[in-house]
Amino acid sequence: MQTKAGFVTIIGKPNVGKSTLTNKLLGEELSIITSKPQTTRKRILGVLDEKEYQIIFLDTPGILEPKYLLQEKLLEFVESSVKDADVLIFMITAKDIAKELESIQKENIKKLISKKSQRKILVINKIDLSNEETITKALKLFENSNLFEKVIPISALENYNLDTLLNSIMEYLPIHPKFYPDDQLTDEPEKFFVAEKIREKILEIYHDEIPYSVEVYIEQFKEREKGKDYISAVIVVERESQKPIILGKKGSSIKKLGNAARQSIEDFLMREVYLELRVKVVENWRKDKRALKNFGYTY
Ligand SMILES: Nc1nc2c(ncn2[C@@H]2O[C@H](COP(=O)(O)OP(=O)(O)O)[C@@H](O)[C@H]2O)c(=O)[nH]1
Ligand SMILES: [Mg+2]
Repeated sequence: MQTKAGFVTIIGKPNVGKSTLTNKLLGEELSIITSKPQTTRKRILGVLDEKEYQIIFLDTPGILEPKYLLQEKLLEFVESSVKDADVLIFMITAKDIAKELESIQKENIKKLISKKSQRKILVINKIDLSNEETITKALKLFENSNLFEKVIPISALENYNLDTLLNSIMEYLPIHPKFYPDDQLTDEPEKFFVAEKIREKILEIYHDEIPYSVEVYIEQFKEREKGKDYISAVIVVERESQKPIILGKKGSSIKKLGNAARQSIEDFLMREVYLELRVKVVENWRKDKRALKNFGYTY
């Protein structure tokens, strides 16, 4: 049977809803989502497999001007994911639409969306927060800009117009054999997503600079025949002074984190786990080339 298959990369500024869309289209909570910007730190690959087609979605970190080494690495994830794409989705929201158009025409973004062989769709998300008039204006503005083949307004959160988007993607998808086996949802091991779930809860529980100063990695992941899986995770902070903040008064914060994270991990893995958390300082890891490499922020 002839199938269609290809890569669809979703890019855009932080917080526009890229990960929400990815998860909705996949029907899985693969990418972590929070109301804070810079939640996604790597490229998340998700496979939507149907009988006649296979779409590989690449969810990416938000585009911003890098201020430190980690952010430079994040931008590299965006750039390489764009290179891989057959279809590129650029996502914005309907808020301040003229400014959006202006910023898309800036050199760094223009370069990202300049590949000729790629079909490009502008997705205007969060239209549940917008009105008819604003949306119509946005559609006109971008249709006239000739930067994109299609402009599609959606609400990822409310599942609005996602079928239209999916149909357009299908239309642009090349005829190609499937890239992944039927039952494969992603290319990262369970371990990666377990660490992501912990990071998601850290983003929810802690404030200010803490969520951005934290990295999580899994030290041990033991599947046991009898009893729960054993997972021990390390929470890396940048400075000694951040350690007591993570722990909280008499360990209350890390306890809260442990409970929330365990629940979320169990939902994801669909089995019970025993979760142990440890805090460790790696001085200034966000600016440290070697540390970043150890945490997987390079190719
Ligand atoms: N109202 C509304 N909120 C949304 C929509 N899509 C995403 N969000 C919210 O926007 C925030 C950022 O979403 P996320 O997917 O993490 O954005 P990303 O940084 O682009 O990946 C979260 O609080 C989402 O719940 C939408 O269609 N409507
Ligand atoms: Mg995201």
